[in-house]
Amino acid sequence: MNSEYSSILQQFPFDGSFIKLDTIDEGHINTTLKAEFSGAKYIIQKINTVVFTKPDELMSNIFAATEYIKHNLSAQGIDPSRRTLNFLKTNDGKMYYRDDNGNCWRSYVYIDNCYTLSENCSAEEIFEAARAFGEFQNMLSGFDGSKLYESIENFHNTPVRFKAFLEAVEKDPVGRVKDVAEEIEFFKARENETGIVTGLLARGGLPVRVTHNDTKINNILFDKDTKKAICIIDLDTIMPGSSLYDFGDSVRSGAGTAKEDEVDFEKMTLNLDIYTAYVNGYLEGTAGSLTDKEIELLPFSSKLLTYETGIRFLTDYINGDVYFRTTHPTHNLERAHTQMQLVKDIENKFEQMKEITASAAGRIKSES
Ligand code: ADP
Ligand code: GN1
Ligand code: MG
Repeated sequence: MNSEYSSILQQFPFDGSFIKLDTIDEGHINTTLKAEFSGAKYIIQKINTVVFTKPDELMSNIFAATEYIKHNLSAQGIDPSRRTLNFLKTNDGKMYYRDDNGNCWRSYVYIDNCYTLSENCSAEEIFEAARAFGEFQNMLSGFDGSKLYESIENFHNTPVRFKAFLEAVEKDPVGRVKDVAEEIEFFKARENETGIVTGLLARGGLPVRVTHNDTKINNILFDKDTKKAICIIDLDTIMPGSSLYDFGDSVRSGAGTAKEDEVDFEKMTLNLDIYTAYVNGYLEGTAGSLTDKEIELLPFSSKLLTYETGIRFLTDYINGDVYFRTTHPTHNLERAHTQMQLVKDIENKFEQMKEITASAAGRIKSES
């Protein structure tokens, strides 16, 4: 085994003797390993410190949020062991281990017998995912957001993302701008809509809530036997935000008909049946807590978050792939193309999305 890993295995109070270590390739940000010991299985993760520059603050958020979730679940009579992440402290009581090269490592219990969703999921699975994200948000409503650090500043501030994109275009650090003129125009043409949610949040037109902020569809573990969503993972970006961020990002990642990095990007469309399932699940999970304005903006949030993710992929392509994990030089560009295609399809289906949303909300109101 790599000697980097053998020193890390000494740092946490793992149960039993070491059996094996495997890598998990899912996720664009951290380096994730599965470690099997005779007594239990664990995740060991190298925190991406280019993305999360203050690991002390990050881990303080995660310990605070998971403690809160565990208390909340226990109070409802639910055993929290498979229902949230259970982080280990290091043998000397720290929230993560910093190795001699400055790399930061954390560990938490591996939740066995689970799977994650990817593109083209069933309506039942998406309903379940949406319900789980909605319930998660409701659960966090009692959590004091002022206890949280901003783990990534302006994470869903789309106008700030737009500015960062313009700066990248201006600097053109690796000479890629000449190849992406059409893509740049696509994002510039839609600039006028970037500030709608941030503007409303600033003016009090939308509530600020504690949100997950990275509700990609593979950030939920489903139980293999029951097919139920059991645990929301990837808690690095729990921060004050908007329910629209959580809703929009899940639709972006779960209601599209192609992989996020599908090269044949024209395969990417919005599946309206899946969108419908997502709306129904989210309204059920949030159980009446969304305001009318939030509900009205659910279709728009799907477009906004797809636009925002697209502009982030394109910006990273222009910057030379410094943020998202990539496997080949055009990877971020391919991802930007699928997101652009999805934005266009959402624009085409926007009226239908509004009707679906209004009718689901009306039905739920009349039932309650
Ligand atoms: P990233 O921030 O890079 O997206 P994640 O925290 O989402 O990293 O973890 C990457 C992947 O590892 C997840 O998509 C999931 O497949 C798997 N995973 C993470 N935590 C657990 C866990 N506690 N039990 C089982 N699998 C997990
Ligand atoms: C990243 O970590 P992961 O793969 O779940 C990113 C999200 C993007 C997503 C796009 C901290 O999510 O914001 O929407 O990639 N997470 C971070 O696939 O930047
Ligand atoms: Mg993830």
